[in-house]
Amino acid sequence: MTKRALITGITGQDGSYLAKFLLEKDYEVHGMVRRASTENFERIADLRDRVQLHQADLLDQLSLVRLIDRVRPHELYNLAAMSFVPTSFEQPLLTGEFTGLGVTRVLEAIRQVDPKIRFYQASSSEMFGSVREEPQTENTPFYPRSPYGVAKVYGHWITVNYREGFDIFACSGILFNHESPLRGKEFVTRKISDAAARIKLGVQDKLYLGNLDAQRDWGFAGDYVRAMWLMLQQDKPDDYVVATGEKHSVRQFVELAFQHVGLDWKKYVEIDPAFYRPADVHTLCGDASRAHRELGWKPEVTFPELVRMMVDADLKRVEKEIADEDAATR
Ligand code: NDP
Ligand code: GDR
Repeated sequence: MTKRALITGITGQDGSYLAKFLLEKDYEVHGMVRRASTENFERIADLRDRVQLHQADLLDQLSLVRLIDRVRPHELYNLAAMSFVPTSFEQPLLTGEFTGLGVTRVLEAIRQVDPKIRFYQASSSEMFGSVREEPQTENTPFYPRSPYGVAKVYGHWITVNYREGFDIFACSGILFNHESPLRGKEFVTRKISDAAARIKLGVQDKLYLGNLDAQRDWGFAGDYVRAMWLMLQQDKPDDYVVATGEKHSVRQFVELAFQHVGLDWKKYVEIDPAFYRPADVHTLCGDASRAHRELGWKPEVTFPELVRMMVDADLKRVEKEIADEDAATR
């Protein structure tokens, strides 16, 4: 039997990695996209003829019901969210609608159409915020430090609640930061890898950053989507921390990235207080023992490999951009 999966947020970093992963497992892959005046499908460009896209929106309950009824997925991965922490301070209500209540809307649609659909919720280490213990496990209390983190706590608990209350196979994956060459350019890792490449190739002078002391447990997105899928293949639904168990500072990421292109980062990086947050999360480090034990999951890409992978991809892309521009002006 061919399995059908529906991914909300298929145009995002994780959506594109997950779609590719599921296609390799012979799934029929459907994606939910929201309408925009210009299409925003770059990350799934090479998968376009193998995935089926449908318009719907996390803000529109009936559009979700109709979509799920039309696709009748066996597995639904809810990756769509307003995912950028600084924007959540500027647009807290919209963040609450997308990132928090949006989860309930998807769960309600499942409950109405077919409660047998297996559900994955993209929860986040941001829920730990001002951490109560280190490393963080599934049992560590939450203390979110942004409207985004608060909305994700709501999404996490409503997922647990629908599992316990309505017997839905609902899992919450508490994923720590995961990155890739497809990461949005406003997130710190990609901002750094892109800048290192541009500065190396002479098309940028400086890199302005905020809190260099922030520490994160950074992994590779390709490894993390495998954990999402594994959660939905178990006999019983549960919640899992997905992390590498290692933390590094933003400064260390910068050092490695610039070292990789043979430059001294101190000559190029400047602090701009505009990138400080009203309340930041200073340190995060996860303990993924449960995922390791029960899912057989462990990360494959190391921190230095991740940094090099991202910088190399940006070097290649920026080189091509420069060559294309030269060709156009010739
Ligand atoms: P991205 O920001 O790259 O992608 C977010 C996706 O959500 C995009 O496809 C976006 O569509 C879609 N989306 C946003 N709002 C709506 C809406 N109202 N209706 C329909 N679709 C919408 O995020 P990532 O891929 O990095 O993350 C995936 C999920 O995992 C998110 O929920 C994020 O919060 C969570 N997460 C991410 C972690 C990480 O380190 N990457 C760690 C822990 C959790 P569009 O292209 O139209 O904007
Ligand atoms: P985060 O990721 O907030 O952890 O959320 P981000 O890369 O934005 O920030 C990580 C840390 O870097 C510090 N920082 C900067 N951040 C940005 N974006 N830009 C800068 O110039 C800069 N300088 C320093 C930040 O202060 C922060 O401490 C990501 C998102 O993917 C969420 O959706 C997800 O839930 C969490 O990871 C886990």
